[in-house]
Amino acid sequence: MKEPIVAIATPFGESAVGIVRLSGRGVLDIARRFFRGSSQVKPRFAHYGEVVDEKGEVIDEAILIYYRAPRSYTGEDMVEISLHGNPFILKRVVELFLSAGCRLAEPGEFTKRAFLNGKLDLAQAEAVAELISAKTELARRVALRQLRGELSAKVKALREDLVGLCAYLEADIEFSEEDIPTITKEEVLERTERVLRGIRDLLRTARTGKFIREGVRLAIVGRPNVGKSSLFNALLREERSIVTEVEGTTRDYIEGSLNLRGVPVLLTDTAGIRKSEDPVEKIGVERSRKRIETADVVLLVLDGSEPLREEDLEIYREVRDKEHIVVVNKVDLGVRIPLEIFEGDSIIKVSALTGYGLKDLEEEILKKAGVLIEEGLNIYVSVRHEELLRRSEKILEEFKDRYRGENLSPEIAMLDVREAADCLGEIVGEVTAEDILGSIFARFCIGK
Ligand SMILES: Nc1nc2c(ncn2[C@@H]2O[C@H](COP(=O)(O)OP(=O)(O)OP(=O)(O)O)[C@@H](O)[C@H]2O)c(=O)[nH]1
Ligand SMILES: [Mg+2]
Repeated sequence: MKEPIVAIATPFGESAVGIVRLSGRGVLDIARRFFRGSSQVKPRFAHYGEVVDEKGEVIDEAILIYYRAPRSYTGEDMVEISLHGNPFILKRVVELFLSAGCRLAEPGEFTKRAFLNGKLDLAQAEAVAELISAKTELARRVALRQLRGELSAKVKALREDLVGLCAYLEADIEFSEEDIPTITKEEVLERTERVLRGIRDLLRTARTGKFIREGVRLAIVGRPNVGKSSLFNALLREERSIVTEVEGTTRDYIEGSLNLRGVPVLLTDTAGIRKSEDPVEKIGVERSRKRIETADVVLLVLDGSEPLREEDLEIYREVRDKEHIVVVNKVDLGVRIPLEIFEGDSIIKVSALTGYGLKDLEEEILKKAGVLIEEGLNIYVSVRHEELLRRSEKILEEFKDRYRGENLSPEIAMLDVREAADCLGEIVGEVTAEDILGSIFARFCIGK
């Protein structure tokens, strides 16, 4: 067990209850020096008592729960003390434990210890943070599934397949003289392809996985007065951005967030783009352009009730190469713009005033972003996982080509497969050559 650490586990501020958490060597003894209550502390039972300082003065009434290693979150001895949720009380209690030999925990240290002690693998440990910060129901569900090990199980199974393949290749090297089951070239390719399919299945979820965790960045752009702010408000269902008939109403960008079928969407209303001599407006226009660059999807808003202007087309040229939707607004006043110009683009007719077309627009936003939501699909990989999966995919693809074409020695083949397996191992945080060895023994019963 490691050195004892302590931290406040609840948010800063006044609340009904606040919790101080300890983990590591000797934490029960440390806690009991300042806890007056029942003489016996039974693991996993709630004990009522009071926390007292060095001089015996009562600081607060409290409930103490002791978790004996390894049956705790971190896998170490742990103590959780629930107090009244006053930051002064909690701070005071933490200071007592610091004076008694605890160290203040680093961010995420409890979970890090849980990982190091084998309570959680790396993907699960990541899910803890994601579960806490989940902004939508879907994000919560995805994080929980990952915490429960569903992603890990898939990744581990794929990794096992590769490790098994390695074992065969290794056996080819070490025991090529002996009578041991070996594997044909076709089988090696077959198995590799199977793993590749599994990797690609996971990669399919990467884009959505990133959006679920970070949100889709959506920029609403267009020339002045086409109704960008009106649309922004309509999508948010809130009068957030100022709307007037004056051109150039919005000077700076304004942000808001939306939940579209469980995917957070970060909307930005921007200043109408036009040539301006006004120094303030010029900066606003510059910022609008920056927002176009960083957006995942751009909504180009047009005033459908007026003929198209050169300014509209100029902005269109700026957004054309990005994922974009042409939003023809003010259709309650009739449509006067020629839509043929935007052939091949997604065109959605809306009225920010009446709400017409907003549902279609929302669906189109998800479609343009490339969001994949399927019934029963609950595993969505993160950016870190994606990187490792892509690396693994690339190695295996190259390996397949080389293995099929050239006469690769099993030594070289094994290096490739092992490297690909290691990438997968990094996802769950278990990468050791020891595994491969273990797998050989398990399969071939060497030394029997
Ligand atoms: N009839 C009708 N009027 C609309 C609609 N959407 C916006 N308007 C009106 O158009 C005018 C401009 O709307 P805004 O939302 O301020 O336009 P904007 O694009 O944000 O303008 P700037 O901030 O100046 O760039 C306002 O008078 C709105 O009431 C719509 O769908 N139908
Ligand atoms: Mg505006």
